[in-house]
Amino acid sequence: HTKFNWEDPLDVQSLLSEEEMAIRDTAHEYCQAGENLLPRVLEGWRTETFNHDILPEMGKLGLLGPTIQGYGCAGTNNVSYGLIAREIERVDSGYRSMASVQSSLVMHPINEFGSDAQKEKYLPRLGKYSDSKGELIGCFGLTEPDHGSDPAGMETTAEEVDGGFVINGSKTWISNAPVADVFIIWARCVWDQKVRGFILEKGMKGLEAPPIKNKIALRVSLTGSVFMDAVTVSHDQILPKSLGLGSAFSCLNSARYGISWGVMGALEDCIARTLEYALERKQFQRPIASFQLIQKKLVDAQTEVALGLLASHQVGRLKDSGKLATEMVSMVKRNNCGKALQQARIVLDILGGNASADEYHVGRHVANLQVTNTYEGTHDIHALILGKAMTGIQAFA
Ligand code: TGC
Ligand code: FAD
Repeated sequence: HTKFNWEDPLDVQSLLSEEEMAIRDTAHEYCQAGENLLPRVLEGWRTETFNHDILPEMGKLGLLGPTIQGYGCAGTNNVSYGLIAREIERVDSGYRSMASVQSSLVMHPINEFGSDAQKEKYLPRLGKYSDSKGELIGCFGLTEPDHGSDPAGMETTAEEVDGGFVINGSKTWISNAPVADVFIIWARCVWDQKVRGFILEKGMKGLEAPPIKNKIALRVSLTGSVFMDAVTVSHDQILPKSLGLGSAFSCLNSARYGISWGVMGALEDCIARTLEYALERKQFQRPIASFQLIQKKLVDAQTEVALGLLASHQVGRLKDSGKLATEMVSMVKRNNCGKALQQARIVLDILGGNASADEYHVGRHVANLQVTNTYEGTHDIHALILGKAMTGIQAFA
């Protein structure tokens, strides 16, 4: 007779290797213990400040670009990448955003579409954060003020000139942009109308990245606009193997997959905190955990965690064995983000008036989860991706 463990109801742990568990435990320890991630979150949230120590700390532990082979990166599998995202987002979706942009949206495209020289130049400094060459923060610019769900309409252009390219346009809602050293910018090339990626660097003439202030979510992660007014780059700055919007989407596949694990970590934190509260808080002379309505909320939420983690685990294994269909990523991204937002919002009620107090953490997760349900393709856009796969009919336009 096996004892039921409510924290891992369907024994996802039994599906992990020793190495995967060790990576998860390293990430968990960094995120929860000592003076690291959790103790910083409230101050970061209240003051909307980016903590420059965090990415280097993650880099030293091998948590950035972890699936990349070589260049000082850890070379883990995709299941481990998901486990890392889950541990970081257990603390805050904004910290996971910082890390997933760096790993999936900056290091991945350089590794996948970059030249050998670009890989040598950027990957060690984006990933390892431990040598004397310094450290780099990256951002990924796809979304534009007038083109979010429909990036194919992008207006940013790249024009070939003597010695390189001139880039004009603007991007908005770009994570890490105000502090970025390296900008992966997607632009339509005027010579063949195809979208390609370009690597821009902080300080280039005509490049500005002002912050978008006063966000009501993801406040520990900086978000900005990117304005490009005739930014001139050399031929060395195009990602030579990128071609078409599919190259940008391939980065999203990796990030969306990580988010599907991450949001389950955020929901797990909401459940753990509200369960503890329900056991301690008494009304009508009884712990509120003794009321059926409270128990149902907790059980519904934990059920979604168990199912969501199993689904992401399966997608990770298929990704690791080269059997991934990208629609699988849409399914787990959509399901897990939607369920996390819905269930976190429901367990928040358990806190009563304290739901409004930031030191109870759950309200912060709920605010963050609205963004995770929106970025990297909204809940409804992923429904349409899956609807197209089921019916053969595209319903976007
Ligand atoms: P469509 O005609 O369907 O496709 C254009 C080309 O792309 C290929 N493709 C993919 N390739 C790899 N992976 C995928 N998931 C792919 N999806 C499509 C496709 O095969 C085609 O290739 P080719 O060679 O035939 O040209 O494209 P569409 O223009 O109709 O797009 C439809 C739609 C809605 C699916 C797409 O535009 C979409 O996904 N929209 C959502 C936009 C989005 O996700 N933006 C994310 C911005 S980045 C971000 O939010 C970062 S937040 C990070 C953080 O802080 O954590
Ligand atoms: P819109 O596309 O205008 O959508 C508005 C609404 O209309 C949504 O509900 C959508 O589902 C719906 N809708 C749109 N089209 C259809 C349709 N055909 N059928 C039915 N419904 C439809 N982008 C980046 O490139 N890089 C980043 O690092 C990044 N970080 C972000 C960080 C934050 C904090 C936020 C909030 C966003 C970030 N984004 C980033 C942008 C994000 O990807 C977009 O906000 C998202 O893709 C949605 O685009 P939009 O905001 O323009 O909404």
